[in-house]
Amino acid sequence: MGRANSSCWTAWLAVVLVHWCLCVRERNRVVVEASHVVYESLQSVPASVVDSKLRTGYHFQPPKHWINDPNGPMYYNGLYHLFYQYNPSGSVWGNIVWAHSVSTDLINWVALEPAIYPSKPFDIKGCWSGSATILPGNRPVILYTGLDPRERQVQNIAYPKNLSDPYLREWVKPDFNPVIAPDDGVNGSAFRDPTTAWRGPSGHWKLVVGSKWNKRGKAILYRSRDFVHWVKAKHSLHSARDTGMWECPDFYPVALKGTRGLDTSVYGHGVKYVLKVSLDITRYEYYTVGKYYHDKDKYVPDATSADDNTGLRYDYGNFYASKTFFDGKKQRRILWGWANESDTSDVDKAKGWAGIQMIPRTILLDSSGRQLVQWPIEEIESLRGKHVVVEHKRIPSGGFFEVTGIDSSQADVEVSFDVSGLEKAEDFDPSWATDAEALCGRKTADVKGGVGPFGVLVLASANMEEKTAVFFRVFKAYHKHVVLMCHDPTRSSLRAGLYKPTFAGFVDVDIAKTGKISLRTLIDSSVVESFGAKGKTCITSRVYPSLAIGEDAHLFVFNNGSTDVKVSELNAWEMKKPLMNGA
Ligand SMILES: *[C@@H]1O[C@H](CO)[C@@H](O)[C@H](O)[C@H]1NC(C)=O
Ligand SMILES: *[C@@H]1O[C@H](CO)[C@@H](O)[C@H](O)[C@H]1NC(C)=O
Ligand SMILES: *[C@@H]1O[C@H](CO)[C@@H](O)[C@H](O)[C@H]1NC(C)=O
Ligand SMILES: *[C@H]1O[C@@H](CO)[C@H](O)[C@@H](O)[C@@H]1NC(C)=O
Repeated sequence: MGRANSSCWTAWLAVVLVHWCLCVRERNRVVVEASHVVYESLQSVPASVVDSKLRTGYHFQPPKHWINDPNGPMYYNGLYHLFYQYNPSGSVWGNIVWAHSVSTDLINWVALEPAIYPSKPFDIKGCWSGSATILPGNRPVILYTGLDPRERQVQNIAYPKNLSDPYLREWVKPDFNPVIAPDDGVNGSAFRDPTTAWRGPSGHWKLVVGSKWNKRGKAILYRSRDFVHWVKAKHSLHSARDTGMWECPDFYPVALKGTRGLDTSVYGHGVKYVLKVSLDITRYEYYTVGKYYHDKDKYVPDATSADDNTGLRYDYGNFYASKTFFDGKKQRRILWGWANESDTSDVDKAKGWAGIQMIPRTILLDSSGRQLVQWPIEEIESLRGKHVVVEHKRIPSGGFFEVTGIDSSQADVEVSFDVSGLEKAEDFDPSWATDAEALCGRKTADVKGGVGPFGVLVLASANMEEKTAVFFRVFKAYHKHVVLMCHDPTRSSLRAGLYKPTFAGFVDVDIAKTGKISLRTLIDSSVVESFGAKGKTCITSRVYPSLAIGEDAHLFVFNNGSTDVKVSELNAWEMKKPLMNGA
C-alpha cells in the first residue's frame, strides 16, 4: 500500500490543478442546491497551511480541505472502500468529487485518486452522493446523483474499469446514463442520493431515491431486472408529511435475534427493517424500525417509532448524511456518518480542513426490538495505548476527581456508574418527553439535580474554565424513571463565535432494575463522541478549546446530584494515530 500511496499523490495533485482551473472558470456559477451553505469566494482557495492544533487524529479525513457525505462504502475482495464528497480545492463546500480511500481494517486508510468527478453531460454540474451494490458474480456497481446541464438531479451508474485491479481505482460511467431521470410527478431539484439496491422474492432489484413533494418527504422506489433499466413504482416505499426533503435515505434489514448483520437482500422470518432519512430542514437524521411488505413494496414503521422529526436518531448530536453497508468479512452492518465543523468558514479556511467521518459503528437491533444499538467497530481498540484504571470510587454530591496518567486529548474512556437513591430523582414533566435537547439546555451540568447530573468532563482545562460535560440525569416520571443523556459544550472554549448547542437524547433503560449505567466517550482533539448504555443513545459534538489542547487537556469524573454515585470501573486509554490518507 505504500507504493499505491506515493503514485496516487501525483495523480491527486493533477486533479487538484485541473479543478483549480475549472473552478476559476466557474467561480460565478449559481449553485442551486439549498442544503449546502455556499461560500463562492472561498470554494477554490486551496489551503496553504494545515493547522494541526485541534485536528482529529483517528477519525477519517483527508490531509486537507472540505469533506461531507460518506459515499458507496463497501467491502470487496479483502479491502474496505470509502468514497466521500470532497472539495479538492478548498475548505468550504464546492467543486465536489468522489474521493476514494481503501483500508484493510477500517482504521488505517490509503488515499487513491478521485473515482468520480464531473465529466459527462449527465454529471457535468455535480457528482453527488450515492451507494454501492455488489451484484451476483462479485461485481460492484455504484449509483450516484449527477447534475445535468440544466442542473436537474439524475441517477447514474458507474462500474469498475478493471475488476482485477485490487484497488478499483478507475470507474467507468457508461454513455447510456442517466439510468433514472426525474419524470412527471418527481421534483428534479429534489431527487438524490440513491440507496444500495436489494433484491426481494420477485427477483427484481429495488432501490429508493430521496425526494420531496411540497413539504412531504419521500423515498421514491424504482425496480429493475438488469440494473440498467429502472421503472418507477406506483407508490413510494414510504413518505411522511411535513418532513421536507429526505436526503441520503438508507433502507436495510436487521435480525430480531443474534449479533449478525444482514446483507441488504436478506428477507424472511426473524427480520425487521430500518428506514433512515436525513432531514434537510433540520439537518438531523431520524430512523424508524418497521415492517416491509415485499409484495406491495410498502414499508410501515412500528407504532413505537415516531415517524417525524421527533423520532429516533442514530446520534443526537452532530451526525448527518450517514450510510450503512454490509461487511461480508465479519458479517456485520456498519454505519458511517459525517460530522461538520462547528466553527466559522473563515476559521475552517484558515486551518485548511473541514469535516470528518465519525468512527464506523456496528449496528444491531436492540433486544427490545424498538431501537438500534451502535458500538464503535472492534478494530478501533487496536489503537488503544497507555491505559489507566479506576475502581470502586464513590463520588459524593458536588464532588469530582481527575483521571491522570494519560494524554486525554485523544482517548477512549469507558465508565460504569452504580446509581442508587432513586427516590431523590427530580420529577419529570411529561411535556419534556418530545424534546430532550431543550431539557438538556435548561438543565445543564451546572444545574444541580437529585440523581445526576453525573458523568465526565472532557477536553477540560486544569481549572475547568473550559470543559465539555457528558452526563446523565435521572428523573422520576409517573410510573417509571426517565434517563436523560446530555452533551453540554457551552463552556467548551473561551473563544467567542463558536456553535455550541447542547445535545441530548433519552436512554431506554430501566435504571431502577439495573442500578447502573455505562458511558463510553471517544475524544479526539475537537471531537467528543459518546455512547450511553452500551450504545442505546449516542451523541457527537465538535468543540474547539483554547486552553485544553494536547497535554493540557484534562479529564474529570463529576457528580452534581444530591445523591452519591459510584464509579464501579473506569478504563481510559490514550489513542494512537493510524495511517490516515497520507496526512
Ligand atoms: C487490470 O489490473 C491488473 C492488476 O492490477 C493489471 O495487471 C492489468 O494489466 C489491468 N488490465 C488492464 C486492461 O488495465
Ligand atoms: C422542488 O424542489 C425545489 C428545491 O428544493 C423547491 O424549491 C420546490 O418548491 C420543489 N417543488 C415541489 C413541488 O416540491
Ligand atoms: C456543579 O454545580 C455548581 C453550581 O451550580 C457549578 O458551579 C459547578 O461547576 C458544577 N460542577 C460541574 C462539574 O459542572
Ligand atoms: C453544521 O454546522 C452547524 C454550524 O454552522 C450548522 O448549524 C449545522 O446545520 C451543520 N450541520 C449540517 C449537517 O450541515
